[in-house]
Amino acid sequence: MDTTMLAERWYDLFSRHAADLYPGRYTPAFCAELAEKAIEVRRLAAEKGSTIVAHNYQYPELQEVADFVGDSLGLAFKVRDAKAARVDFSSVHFMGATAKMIVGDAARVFVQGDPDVHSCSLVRGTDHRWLERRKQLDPSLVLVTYVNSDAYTKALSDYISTSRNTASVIATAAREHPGSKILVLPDKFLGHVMKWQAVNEKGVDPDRVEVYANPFGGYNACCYVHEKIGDEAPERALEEYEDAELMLHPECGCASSCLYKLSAGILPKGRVYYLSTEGMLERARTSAVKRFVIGTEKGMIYRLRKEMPDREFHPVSQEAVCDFMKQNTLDKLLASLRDDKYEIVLDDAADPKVERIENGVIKVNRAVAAKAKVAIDRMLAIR
Ligand code: CIZ
Repeated sequence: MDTTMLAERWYDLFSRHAADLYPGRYTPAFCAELAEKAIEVRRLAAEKGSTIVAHNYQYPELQEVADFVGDSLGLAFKVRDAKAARVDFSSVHFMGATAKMIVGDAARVFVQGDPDVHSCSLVRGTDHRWLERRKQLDPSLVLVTYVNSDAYTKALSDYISTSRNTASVIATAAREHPGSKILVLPDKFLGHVMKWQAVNEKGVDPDRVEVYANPFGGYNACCYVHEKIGDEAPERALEEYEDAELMLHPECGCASSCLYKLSAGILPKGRVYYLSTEGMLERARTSAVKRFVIGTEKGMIYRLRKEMPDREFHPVSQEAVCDFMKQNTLDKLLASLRDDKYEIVLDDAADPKVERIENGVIKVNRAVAAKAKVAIDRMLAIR
């Protein structure tokens, strides 16, 4: 496809599916600029043998230019199975680092910038010292850690999990470690939803599951975007769209109150679902309902609308935008491919606790990555 055709196609697609999400962004002139850069991105990707992957929360142009779009678990599987010489990530840093831990030295993995900038409030909200202390006090404690975590936290963990599989991972951990307590971290909202599911749907003893909360008065981690989707959001959405289903991400701030309202019959059963981003796609494809209100980062709405143009998808909040995810741009992807920056490398001498950028290279401690991989592999074996 030439630049003009691609620019017209993108202008049409983005006007239909993303105009309300990013008001004023997708003008014909901007789409022409994006198309030109995208063609160069694809040329360089072919030249360098790169597979480009983008998370569901990325801008539409980054989703369009990618070979694969998905959630962190789906992208991890794609990277493992693609056997590409190189992978370029449009996502937050921890997703690229997780992929690097999976592929090791078999593939070069590139992200678009500094781990501290392409970060995540969950990563920043996890307290290494507190976790180490808990492990010291109770060496049999089993850590089930959400993928939104840094390499060192993953290395301290027994299992990694994602929003798609945390309840199953808790159930597996309970079965494989009889008598041990299971600590679910770091997201307090997701932790409570997943504990509820593990207990009520998988028969796990509630007394064995603890959700991460720092009793020393430290910060209780959560996603700053989902946290803002508060207690009043479900009722508001269901009132505004009377025939819609509400799909909420388990990281949402309304998670616990919503569980109570559902069990008390205050919210109607069969209209409210807790789902990961891939779970949302699956539910929308199979539901008899044609209209959905979506409680997650707005990037997801573009993918839903594009894949199911016969259905309606509305964001629960136009404010649901992750500044960390939105650090990624086509310009940065192009620069990364052109100048071979910023590569994630495994390094014996790197600081075990902090993933740092030095001279355009992001160093992850090799021994830490190897320990983290054990926990990641336990999760991958569960699916
Ligand atoms: O697992 C992921 O990719 C995240 C962060 C959310 C989701 O539900 O896909």
